[in-house]
Amino acid sequence: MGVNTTFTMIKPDAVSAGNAGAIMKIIQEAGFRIVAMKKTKLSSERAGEFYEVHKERPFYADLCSYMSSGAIIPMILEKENAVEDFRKLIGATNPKDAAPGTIRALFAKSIEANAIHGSDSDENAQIEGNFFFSAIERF
Ligand code: IDP
Ligand code: MG
Repeated sequence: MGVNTTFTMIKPDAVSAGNAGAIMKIIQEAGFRIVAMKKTKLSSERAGEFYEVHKERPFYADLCSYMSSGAIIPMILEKENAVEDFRKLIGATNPKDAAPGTIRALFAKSIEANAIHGSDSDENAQIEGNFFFSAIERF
């Protein structure tokens, strides 16, 4: 497995609770390099675009309003086997099922307000990174 990239964002619940610094420390100590990062906010429309694949799901409207309710911190991350290792680091979608020590076990408030996003494939990591960052924002 060579070095590859994944995409993450610290979600509004974790940013507003003041947990962004602690989460970034865990990410860096796990060996991920931050290639791009910013603090920003999504409109409900743009949140809907990001989560387009879930548009038929019953939680879609709530998800769009939650994801646009406050600041987020999107990041592009680099590491060997980044996508899979990052999904392990964040834990299961529902914090009740997240393994002890994972970011969601430590910081998520609920299945919806679950602290952090992680791409589920190399292809989606590219699409999601491009959603937030241009080429000149990556170092
Ligand atoms: P993932 O973030 O672990 O990949 P997905 O199934 O892709 O999980 O769902 C995207 C996001 O939608 C979740 O991170 C969570 O914020 C929200 N979500 C997922 N399932 C539910 C649910 O059953 N109720 C409310 N929100 C949900
Ligand atoms: Mg997902």
